[in-house]
Order: sequence, then structure tokens, then C-alpha cells
Amino acid sequence: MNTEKTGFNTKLIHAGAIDDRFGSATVPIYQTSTFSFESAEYGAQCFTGERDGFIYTRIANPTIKALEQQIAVLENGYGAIAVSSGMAAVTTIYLALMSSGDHIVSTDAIYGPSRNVMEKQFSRFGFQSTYLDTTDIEAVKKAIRPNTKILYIETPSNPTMSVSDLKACAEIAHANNILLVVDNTFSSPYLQKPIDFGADIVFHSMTKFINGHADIVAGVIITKEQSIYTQLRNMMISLGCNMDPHQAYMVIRGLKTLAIRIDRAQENAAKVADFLEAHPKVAWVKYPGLKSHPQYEVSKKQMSGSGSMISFGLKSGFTGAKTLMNSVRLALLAVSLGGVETLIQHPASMTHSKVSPEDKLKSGITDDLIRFAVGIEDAADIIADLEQGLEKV
Ligand code: LCS
Repeated sequence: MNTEKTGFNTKLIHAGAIDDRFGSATVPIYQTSTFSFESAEYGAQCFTGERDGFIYTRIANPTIKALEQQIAVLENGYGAIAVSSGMAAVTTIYLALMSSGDHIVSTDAIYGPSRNVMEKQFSRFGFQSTYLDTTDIEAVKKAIRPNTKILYIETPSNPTMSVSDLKACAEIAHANNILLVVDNTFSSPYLQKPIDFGADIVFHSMTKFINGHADIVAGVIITKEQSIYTQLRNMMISLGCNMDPHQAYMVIRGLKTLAIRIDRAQENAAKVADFLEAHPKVAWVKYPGLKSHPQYEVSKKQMSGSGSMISFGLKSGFTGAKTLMNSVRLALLAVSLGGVETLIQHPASMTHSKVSPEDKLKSGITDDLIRFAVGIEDAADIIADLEQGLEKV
């Protein structure tokens, strides 16, 4: 069906549909590496672009295309490029848009490997970078240089839950003729659509909320315009970091319930955040839905809900954090997020362990920070689990 004028939930169910001669209710898995051409002429025309036929799965595949079309619709973008992981999205963006001597300005407290790959690996190819607190708009303005090509923000940020102002960042980027790239993993298009606020490129680790069942690693890049889409797709094809058809099928399957999963998880998260904020052993809580969050007002302007990620610290610091992590029984002590199960982890020694101690401190990834990804279990059980864990602290 044409989902152009439908609501978000209808798009989640119907926007990815493809023509199928048997009337399959779900998108079939085209588990093939190659596609036969009906004639030599047809094959040649597929290569010149005169025809839109499928050639080879690294380039395009019907199952993957169904997912890409659906994600582009959900993010209000021109087109989407599915990739093998969230990190494949990050590296494809860096490599497609930067050349030796170019500079990127980025949020400091981003997913650790997204920063490490730039500072420790791509710096070898002459890429320059400045990492800073992008909630500070004046600091962002000052960091832009004549050779800056990208303003890259992660909002809310992993793991500090800081919220950068999308509209203000888009204005700075466009005033300087550079691209705004947004990692929208923590919100998903259900809660935040960065293109509506001026972003040029949005990407996701679909390993998280979009797939939502902790059983697939995947990524996607969405662009506002065709020219950047073509640039990124060509880089993805050259790097060979394409998605696999079966992986695409799994994401399509998980995506259908995105809204109801997030509604439920964030309802739980609001209760967990209130519980933590009132607990005598808790020193601080950062959750965009709490009035105490420093960017509470900005989050209300650009997010339709506060999500299900919480960071908090205990008065007893890292020692207490370790006791809590070793005491929880319902929450899994595991990295990742956005699945149906509640997870707890310690960024300073786990997801962000490779960020230097000075940079961790500067970007607020303190030793006492515990990251809590709230799942869709019963809120009372999640809170009871934290309560019994905190008793041992
Ligand atoms: N962007 C964000 C915001 C992420 O949280 C992650 C992974 C990535 C990109 C990379 O995606 P991947 O390649 O893993 O699909 N975040 C993780 C985390 O916080 N714990 O484990 C993985």
C-alpha cells in the first residue's frame, strides 16, 4: 500500500512491502549472491544504470532494498543504505566524506569505537578531529576550521545521555557549508527525526532499538539528498560492508514492533529514573525525561519521548558500581542496548575502555557512571532487582 500519508505505526508494518507474485505477507528472503539477466543487453543496461535491475548482492538485493526503503520513509530521508554494522555506518561516512587534511568536529562522549577509529586509525590517513561537548553551541562554533567537513553529533550521547541541540547544530553546519551527521541510535526514528531539524545524514546501529531483539548486528545510513546518498552508497559497495539478505529479514521482522517496544521500555525507564533519583545511595541520575537533566528543555523540543537509556552514579563510586553490577539478577551484565531485556554495564571499563583516561574524564565518562538500558519486563521487577542490588552496596 502507499504509506505516504499514514501514521508511523502503519509505516512500520507496511512501508517496506515489495512486489511478490505469491502475495507473501512478509518480505521474502532473497538469499542469493547474484541475479541472472534476461539478456546481454539487459545486463549491460543494469550496469550503466539505464535499468534498475538487481546485479549482485553487495550492490543491492530486494530484501535489503525493502528494509532501506522503509527506514528512509521512517526518517523522512531521500534514501537509506543498509550496512553490516553500526561501525560500518560510521566508517563508511568518514571515508566517503573526508580526504587527507580534512577535519571533523564531534561530540566527545560518543560510542567509544566511533571516536577511537578516527583518532587512532584514520588519523594515519591525515584526518583531523576535534572532540568536544556539543551541547555547548558557542564551543562548537569556535571549533570549526576552514578545513572542517563534518559536524558529527550523537544525541542523546552514549553513555553520558547529553542532549545536543539538533536545530542549532544544523544552523552552524550550514552557515559554514559543512554537513551535519547525527548518530540517532539512542532514539530511533520513533522518538527523533534529525532530518526534520536540518541534519544531512542520519545513521543507526540497528543492532539496538531498530532490530530490538539482541540477535543481530546491523547498521544503516539515511541521507537527506540524492548526491550524498550516491557518494555513500558507492563507498559502501567499495568497502563491501553490505548487509546480508537474512540479516535484513531479521531487522524487518524486529522493526515492526519498534513503537510498542519503545513505548513500553520508556514507560519503565521513567519509573526506574524516579526510583533511582529518590534512592539515598544514588549520587546522580541522567535521563532526558527528568527535570534535573541539564538539557531537559532541548530534549522536549526535538524528542517525542525520553527513551529507555539511563546513566547514574552511586555515592560509593566505582566500588559501589561493581557491587551493584555483581548483585543484579534480572538485569544482564552486558554491553549493547535497545533489546527487550534490561542490561547494565560500566562504560569506563567496558564500552569506552579504549578512550584515554584524560578524554574520558573531560567528556564526563567518569568511573562512577553506570549505564542502564531498560527493557520491557515489568517495571516492578526491574526496580526490585535494583533495590536488592543497592542493599548490598
Ligand atoms: N553508535 C552508537 C550510539 C552505539 O551505541 C553503537 C554500539 C554503535 C554506533 C556501533 O554499532 P555496532 O557496530 O555495534 O552495531 N554500541 C554499543 C554499546 O553501547 N555497547 O555495545 C555496543
